[in-house]
Amino acid sequence: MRVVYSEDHRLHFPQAELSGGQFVTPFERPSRVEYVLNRLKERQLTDIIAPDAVDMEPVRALLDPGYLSFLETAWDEWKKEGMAGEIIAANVPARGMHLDRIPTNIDGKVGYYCHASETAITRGTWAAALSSVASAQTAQRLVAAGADSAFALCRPPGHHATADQYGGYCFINNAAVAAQMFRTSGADRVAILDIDFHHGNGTQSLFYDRSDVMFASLHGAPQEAYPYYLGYADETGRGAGEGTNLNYPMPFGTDYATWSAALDDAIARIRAWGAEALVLSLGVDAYKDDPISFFRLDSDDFTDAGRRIGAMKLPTVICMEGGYAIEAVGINTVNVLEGFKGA
Ligand code: OKP
Ligand code: ZN
Repeated sequence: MRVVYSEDHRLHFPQAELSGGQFVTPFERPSRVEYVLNRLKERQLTDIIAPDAVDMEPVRALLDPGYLSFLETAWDEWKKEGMAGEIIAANVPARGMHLDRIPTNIDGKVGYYCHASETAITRGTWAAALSSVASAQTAQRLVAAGADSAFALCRPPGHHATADQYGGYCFINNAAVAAQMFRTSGADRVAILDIDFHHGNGTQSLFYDRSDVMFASLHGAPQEAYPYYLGYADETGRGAGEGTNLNYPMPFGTDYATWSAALDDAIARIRAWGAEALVLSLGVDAYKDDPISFFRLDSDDFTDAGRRIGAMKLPTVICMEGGYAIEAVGINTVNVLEGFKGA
């Protein structure tokens, strides 16, 4: 399986994440990619290429233009305003306030375009986010041209990013852009399967009204887990999209028996629906030792999950999302790829 990866991910390296009332070194850090690369090499998976230049057309087709220009200029505006540190949202439009009047002040704009304040923007965030979506795009083009599958080692991740909000370490929804490109390259029905521990609220919201893209997500129940305000089982889609959104929220301590039953159900629903292409949002934070998650998957379980997903035999773009148990991120990610290939 070809791997697409850009060194430019390193341009996004915030010094701080707001966690538990303190600023800590972000869980989502550049070394995550190094662990995946090292493990790929250990397993002789060395077909690794850099992405082509980003194509903004499918990005613009999906995302809000004001949001994109905000991301592009936020750092300069923040510095111009004399802010000393990284961009952290301190204010958000909340219940009872205007949700559709965009402030001109950068501090106000940051809150408007953000749904979670743990995520900092730095000087290189925009460039890194573009390089991440470029990897997803190059992987999609390889698959559209006939490869069975390709792995986009995206960083920063994307599945929490909506049409006009960043948060949860995500800025541009890489998986959603890949799915949109599958639509353009000829697939009538595209499924996005999200096995990251966290609900893919951004991906869900981007396709909630659409009947041509199915979204299925296995995740920690929103009552107990970020992103907290979306991801319930009764969110099934809206209008034309009714029936094409599948959420599998699961409680603290969920083991592989329960998790894989949900995976099998999602796979069966995607098959029955008639998906012609698949985008896998691959987070490996369902791992038992993940520092910010609460499922109990073991490393071997990721191989088995990869096998089940590979058995769908769909043209597949795999996009890296989360996973924070640093050394295990490489092993678990590559286990999914090897299971997928072996299926
Ligand atoms: C991104 B992805 C740590 C809380 C972290 C944000 C989690 C974002 C996860 N104190 N909250 O889905 O892996
Ligand atoms: Zn996650």
